[in-house]
Amino acid sequence: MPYVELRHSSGARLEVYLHGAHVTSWKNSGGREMFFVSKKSFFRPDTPIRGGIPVIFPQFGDGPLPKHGFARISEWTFLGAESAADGCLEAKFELRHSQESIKIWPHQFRLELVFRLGIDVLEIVFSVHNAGLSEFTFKNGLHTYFAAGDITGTNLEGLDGCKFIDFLSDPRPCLETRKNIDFACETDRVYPMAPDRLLLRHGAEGDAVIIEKQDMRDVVVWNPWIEKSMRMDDFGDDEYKNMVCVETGNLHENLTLLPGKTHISSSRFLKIAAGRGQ
Ligand code: TA6
Repeated sequence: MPYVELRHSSGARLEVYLHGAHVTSWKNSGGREMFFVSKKSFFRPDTPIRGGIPVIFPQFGDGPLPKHGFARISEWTFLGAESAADGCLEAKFELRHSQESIKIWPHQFRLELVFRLGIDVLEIVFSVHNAGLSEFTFKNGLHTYFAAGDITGTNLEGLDGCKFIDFLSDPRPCLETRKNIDFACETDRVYPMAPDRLLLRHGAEGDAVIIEKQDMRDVVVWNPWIEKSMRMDDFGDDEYKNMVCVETGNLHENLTLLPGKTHISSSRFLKIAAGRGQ
């Protein structure tokens, strides 16, 4: 399957498959792989790649469309790459409505993803354009699989005081009271209207990633843990130990887009040195 590789002068690397405009690798300037991709992932037209950054549109979760929408199993068009004034390398991909998409989702649209690769930073700008004559509603987001050396040493900071809905139990909103969310069991929950800056830390002295978002209201946190891992045929039974999904997007409630309008949102991941994530 064709993919694009961006090579930044700092040594940073990004790999994006045209299938789903799916990022499968982000290496920082020191060569560290920041994302997780399952060793058992399929790479085939009708299936999303398991790991990296699955692109969510126009549906999140289950519903009338393929789970998490059709964007991640569609063939995107690479529009080119260039150096930006701030020293980042930019690669642009688009997906437009088609006869196939119209059959299952009767709206004309144009999606654009711009990946901006810097020394220790990756920014993704997600544009949704309504190319039709009537409004439509959608959800969109980035289902990012961050690499974790050992999930038991990983924690996520910044959601304390937020409401969340636990997809695994009672749908009524709960209050997150933990300053640092750690992982010791299956975790699958949405934090609507979450703060725009989180810190994902791997171990007390481990590396950390600052996760920022703009006009992406919500955060979903997911780790399948062992039972669900064993039920996934494109995921190793013990791979839950090496990943955590911190998903950013408009995932909880639909957005409405008027004809001719464009919604732009973004996420930015900044790797910071070990120990600075205090
Ligand atoms: O984002 C969390 C979630 O909805 C989980 O419930 C789990 O199903 C995960 O997405 C992966 O979904 P996928 O369709 O990629 O297997």
